[in-house]
Amino acid sequence: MAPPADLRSWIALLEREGELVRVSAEVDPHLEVTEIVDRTVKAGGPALLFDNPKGSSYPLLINQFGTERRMRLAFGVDQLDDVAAKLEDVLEMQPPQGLVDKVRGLKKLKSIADSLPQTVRHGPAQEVVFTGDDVDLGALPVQTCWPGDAAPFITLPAVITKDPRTGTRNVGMYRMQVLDGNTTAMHWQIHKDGRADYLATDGRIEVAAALGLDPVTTYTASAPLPKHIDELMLAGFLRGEPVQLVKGKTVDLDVPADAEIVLEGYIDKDELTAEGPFGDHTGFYTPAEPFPVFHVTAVTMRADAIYPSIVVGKPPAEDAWLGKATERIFLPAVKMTVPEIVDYDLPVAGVFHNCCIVSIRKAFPGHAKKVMHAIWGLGMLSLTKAVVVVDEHVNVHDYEEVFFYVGANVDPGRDVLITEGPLDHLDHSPTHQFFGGKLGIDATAKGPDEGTRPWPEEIEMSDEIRELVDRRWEEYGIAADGEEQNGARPRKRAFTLSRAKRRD
Ligand SMILES: Cc1cc2nc3c(=O)[nH]c(=O)nc-3n(C[C@H](O)[C@H](O)[C@H](O)COP(=O)(O)O)c2cc1C
Ligand SMILES: [Mn+2]
Repeated sequence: MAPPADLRSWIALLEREGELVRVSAEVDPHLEVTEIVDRTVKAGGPALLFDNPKGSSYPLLINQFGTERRMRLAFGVDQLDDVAAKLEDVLEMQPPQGLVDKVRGLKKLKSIADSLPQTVRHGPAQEVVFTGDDVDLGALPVQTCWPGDAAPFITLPAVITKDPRTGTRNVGMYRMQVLDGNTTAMHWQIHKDGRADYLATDGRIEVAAALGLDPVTTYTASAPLPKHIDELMLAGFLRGEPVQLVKGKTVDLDVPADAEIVLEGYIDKDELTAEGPFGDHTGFYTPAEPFPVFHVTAVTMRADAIYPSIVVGKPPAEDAWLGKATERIFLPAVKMTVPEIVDYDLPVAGVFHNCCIVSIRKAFPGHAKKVMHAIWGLGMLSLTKAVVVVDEHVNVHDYEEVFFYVGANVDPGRDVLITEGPLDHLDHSPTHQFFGGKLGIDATAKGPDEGTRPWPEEIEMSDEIRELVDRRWEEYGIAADGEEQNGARPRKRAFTLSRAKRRD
């Protein structure tokens, strides 16, 4: 099952799978949509297509990513780790041994070559073109998400720029506050590639924001790739089909040919505006801060365009699953740099930058602290505030199990590291924005080589007795519910990926 080719085939797939509800009642993009979606997301409910948003003739799609199942459908996989496996396969390419290996290697190379975007002459994204005075952002059903928001915000764009020095493309998801009919703010945070492109320009930088893409390409706009890697290449690789691009109408940028809507325009380096407040994914309002102004020179769209949106707020919100996808997909890349890492988990309640739980194959004294520093030095993970390190046998997705080892194995005087470093742009807790304290907790087992008393053995029943009780379970006449048959240990319930349940 290949990932859907564009937003329409994605909507059709969601409908076939019983994962989408059309809402025909008139609903207000001002706050009302948020309350409906927040309840739906938190209940694990369907994607919603609002056919009749108040004040707009364009339908609004939301909650397309709101469950793990929909993420799996988006990527066309049985579990998100399968996406990671595909990447790992390429990352770990070795010189081929023998013919079979060579053929396999060539296939992999071809899959990389096929991931480069393709330029085409025409695309549905440009069926309708508005330029100059005909540009009217007010026609779109842009949501005002939370009562304290400064204005409506475009929340699910793929923002395209080129590095003025190298010409390399970047695609990032950055919210855009609507200022008037043809300008928005551009929320390029300090650590992001889009901002680096903007800072590298002398005067003006061209920008295109694509709205309503196939779900994999939308996801890749949120993926923390190194700056020199084009997100559209990752999209092509993960889709198994190149992303098709057409030339912009008013900018020298290629834009996704299959987009529902594209906003083209430019940003002048010195023009800033007050952006925010905005009810953010941290669960708090981000106060107003200066950000660049995006002038829209053209709006191109499909004749019957659908406007995509997302609401962030107190977790879990829809973006939880975009973050979980990144956690899974980037594990092989993390392991390339720090091979002793077995697995990691970024708890949704930690809004991804507040906490990272990591399990390691511990090999020497101080190893856990080495891994903490590695995390604090690794791409966007460097912004992590607290790192918890556990041994390889601990399931990092099972927070109760992790808590057990944090309680049992940690002497705070010896195993807690407090240091400092860069923090997320949106973190309101540090005294100075962008920079502050870091917490590392070493919850691995220690031993005399780390200066402790001999470490005690953990309690485990013998395999022999477990098997005996498995065999005899029925005989005891103790009722078991459907999930917990044959005396298997009860499955723990936490916010975890389904793969986490495979243990035992
Ligand atoms: C729904 C959603 C909204 C986001 N909004 C912003 C934003 O307003 N500003 C920002 O800098 N990053 C935002 N992000 C995170 C970036 O998309 C992410 O860091 C991405 O890697 C940026 O691309 P870049 O690394 O090419 O800059 C958002 C992510 C999601 C999922
Ligand atoms: Mn990037």
